[in-house]
Amino acid sequence: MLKIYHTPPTRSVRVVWLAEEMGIPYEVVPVQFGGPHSPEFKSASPLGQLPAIEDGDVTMLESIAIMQYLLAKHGPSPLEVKRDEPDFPAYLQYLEFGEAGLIAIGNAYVATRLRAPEDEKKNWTVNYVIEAIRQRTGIVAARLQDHEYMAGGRFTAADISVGYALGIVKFFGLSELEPKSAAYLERLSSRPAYKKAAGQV
Ligand SMILES: N[C@@H](CCC(=O)N[C@@H](CS)C(=O)NCC(=O)O)C(=O)O
Repeated sequence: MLKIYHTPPTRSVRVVWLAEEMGIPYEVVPVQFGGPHSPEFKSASPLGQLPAIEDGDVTMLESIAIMQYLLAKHGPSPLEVKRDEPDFPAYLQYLEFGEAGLIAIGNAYVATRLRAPEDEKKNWTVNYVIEAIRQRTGIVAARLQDHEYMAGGRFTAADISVGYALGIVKFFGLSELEPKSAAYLERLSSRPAYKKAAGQV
């Protein structure tokens, strides 16, 4: 069975959320954030980062790639926008943007906040990251002015990608969410699959 190394609120939430939405059977292996880590987890995720999966002989890391793998393996699914749909390019863009554009840069903020010595917690880089994330949430806000979801006129994996990132922005108080983004996040986080993945039920 698909094994998901998962500890909320890390990015493994995206993978469990997708598995729940698609009805894919899986087993959760909890991981202590920051270690110590089991040899099995270290072999699936040499950097010690969440998420990682094991699926038969396959091991993978990177939350977006894992979502694409599960969609390809267990699809077709309405959670994907297909290449013959007009919003296919937008789907790809926001699927990747949720991680690469929006929240990857946030790791520097989280590491500084959790691990830096007291007198280095408010340095130039932290301010740079906060400003970068503020600008990037603006891209999502602009999309939401005339779209209910990121692509395809429906809830898709792109919303799992972006919605998870917005949740982290809110969790750490990284940027004020404008009303449509706040309502979008509310809409996504009221889904039973999200609640399960986030450990809320
Ligand atoms: N781009 C990766 C990022 C993975 C990542 O940074 N995971 C964080 C938790 S959300 C982590 O495990 N950090 C611990 C560390 O870097 O030591 C993904 O999307 O899966």
